[in-house]
Amino acid sequence: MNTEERLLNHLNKPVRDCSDQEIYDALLEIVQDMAKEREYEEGKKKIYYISAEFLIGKLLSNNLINLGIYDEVKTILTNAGKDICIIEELEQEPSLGNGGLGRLAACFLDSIATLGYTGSGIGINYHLGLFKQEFKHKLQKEVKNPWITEKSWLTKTEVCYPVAFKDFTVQARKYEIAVTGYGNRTNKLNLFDIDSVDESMVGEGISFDKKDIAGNLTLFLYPDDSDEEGRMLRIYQQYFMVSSGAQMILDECTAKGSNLYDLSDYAVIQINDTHPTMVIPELIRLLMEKGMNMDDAIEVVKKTCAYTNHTILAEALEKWPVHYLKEVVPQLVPIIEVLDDRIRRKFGDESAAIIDRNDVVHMAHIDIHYGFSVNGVAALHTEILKNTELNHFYRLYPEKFNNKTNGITFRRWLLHCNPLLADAISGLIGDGYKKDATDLEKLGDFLNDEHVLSNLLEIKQKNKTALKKYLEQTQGLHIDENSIFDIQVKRLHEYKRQQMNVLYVIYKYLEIKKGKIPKTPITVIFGAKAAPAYTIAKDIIHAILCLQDIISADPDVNPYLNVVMVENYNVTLAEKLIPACDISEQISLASKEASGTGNMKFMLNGAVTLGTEDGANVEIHQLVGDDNIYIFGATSDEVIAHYKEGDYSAKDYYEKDPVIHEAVEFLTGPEMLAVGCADNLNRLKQELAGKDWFMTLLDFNDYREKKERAFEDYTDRIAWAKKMLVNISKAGYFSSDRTIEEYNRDIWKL
Ligand code: 26Q
Repeated sequence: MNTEERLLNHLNKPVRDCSDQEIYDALLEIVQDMAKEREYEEGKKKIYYISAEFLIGKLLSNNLINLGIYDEVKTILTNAGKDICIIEELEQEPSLGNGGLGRLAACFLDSIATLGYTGSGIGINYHLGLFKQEFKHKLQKEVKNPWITEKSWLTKTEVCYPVAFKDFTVQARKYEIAVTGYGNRTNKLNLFDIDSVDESMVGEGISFDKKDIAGNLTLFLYPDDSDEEGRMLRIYQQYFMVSSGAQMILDECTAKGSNLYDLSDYAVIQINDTHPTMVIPELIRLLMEKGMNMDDAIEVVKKTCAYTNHTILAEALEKWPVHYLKEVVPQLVPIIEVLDDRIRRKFGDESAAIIDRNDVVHMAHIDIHYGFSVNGVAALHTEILKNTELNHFYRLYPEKFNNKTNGITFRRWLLHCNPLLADAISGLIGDGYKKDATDLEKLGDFLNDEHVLSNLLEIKQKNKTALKKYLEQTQGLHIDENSIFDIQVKRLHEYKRQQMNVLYVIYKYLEIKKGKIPKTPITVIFGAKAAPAYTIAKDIIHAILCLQDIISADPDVNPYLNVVMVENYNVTLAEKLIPACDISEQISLASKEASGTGNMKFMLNGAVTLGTEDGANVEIHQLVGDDNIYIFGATSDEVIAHYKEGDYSAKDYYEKDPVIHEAVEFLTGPEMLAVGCADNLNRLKQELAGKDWFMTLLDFNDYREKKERAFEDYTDRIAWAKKMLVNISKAGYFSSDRTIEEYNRDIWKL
């Protein structure tokens, strides 16, 4: 049956007479059927990617592309007077992740299936996911974000596992989402849930009864661990995920013939940060329950589990007080105690211990001692882990440490989100790059081809106009498509330094007020959610929204400079923003951003990076060379030395540098106070002028200069187009296909 026949079969009437919803529902079913046809026999060994987050984004067009029927469907719909883009909009975006770590997991599933490997994701089916962001009175408000509709990509199964907590047991039920590889097999994302979850318990905003575990277990994805009960709930969720996941893994391996002593021939478990770390003691417990002795169980698990670290921020490393674990999962505590005891006996060293003197369990230490691999997510990050943060462990186990620089799936982040560019590339170098991204290097042959360069600029212009329309229609925001689009979209965190971009906007505003008019108008676009309890992050959002207001009302300035903050930044918005971007802001304090993956998406779509030597920016810089990136700021060595010496003083910069002083003062000046809230603005100013833990003021002047240079260079359109082309041609390295091949070569060995 061809696609048109399948569609008519499902619709029972001509496409022309169907509503968009009917067409969406039919396409969903067709995709599910086709995906099922590609569930081939499994190989002996399987990768289980276990993660508290899978930020998969909308699936319809991604699946149509991967199944190879996108163009056909589009033509059929167009011929019937329908618009595939409108139909795509009907899908709710599953918000099953916070940001980079969750999106990485989704890209990895795409690449694992595309490369033909057998692999499953294991996670949680959060009913309301991460909160939805709304702006009220220029402040972030969190509201619930229900995404599961009547017809969705979730398939309910009858596979259930008991998960026992201290005082009660729940039945975990497995749901599945098909993961279609590009022109290859279908794998599965397994999301566990319980039937008793009660969405009606959610009150104002995202508040709910935190004591009713059976009712709330899979209700929300937690954005932070701000309050005690919230933290307790996270342990419940984590254990729920790892216990059901571990039972599933043992079932599947036994069914394939494993005697469990040879588990590592059948399964490799990649632990995505410490959130699933309890899978290690849980597997040991389950193996012992099946009759294995503890020594053997530990050895089996050690050969099966591998750990990925995504952060060096001390506050993000998970540490759970033993009494929390005793409250939720007492059955794991004696196991963790034995694991700790063995380490203490072996190394006799407090700093390597699992349970510290204060009776707190260091989750990462379990992974490092009882897994066989520890990897960082970009070259610089792995070096910092080895030399600084985890140096101690690196000296114990040098052979376990390895780097796997992150990647992104080009199917979503080029073919789907930027079809104009994808088609233009195919016209120049053929379709090979869709399977082998290093083919993009061939674009280097066109660096002096004015026709190709102008076409690149035209495509960018079309994407900018499309974004302008989209933001008008969906958010009521107005932007000038003839301005430079300077974009910073990512979670709000002080280390990512949105506040530095804010200070630049203030500086530029004041310059324009003084009569210094930019050659090309500039639109600075922000998008970011802040964790609900992260006060300063929310203050930064407030400052951005105040500036947006002030400038949009000021006719002296707004022909040349505008600021907008998009509401509820998510995968869907990223897909519209990234293809339209000219300048990609990647301005974290060097050493703090483990990798970043937005930086890769922007580069692939022809944006030029303005960034620090941090995370994967370092590798981008090496690939594109000095002329095709704007690098500024202190190096990670310098930053680490400042922290060590404690010699950075924000106050000095604030007091001695007149440009910095003026910009920081503006935060609490009359213009801002006229539209904003004094408490929020004062707090932000105090933070910057007094503490500035992430050294914004240290890098500010260099940032300002490099940003000015980028704006200047932008005016030579052909020279700029060359920079764009170099960035696209060098982006192949950042395909998650490359990353997954490396995971497989060095860790999984499927
Ligand atoms: C921990 C404890 C309690 C509550 C929440 C959390 C929590 C939740 C999410 C801690 C961390 C996260 C997410 C981290 C994350 O997204 N890290 C990013 O991972 C990307 C993929 O490797 C990197 O590119 C980014 O640099 C890194 O910040």
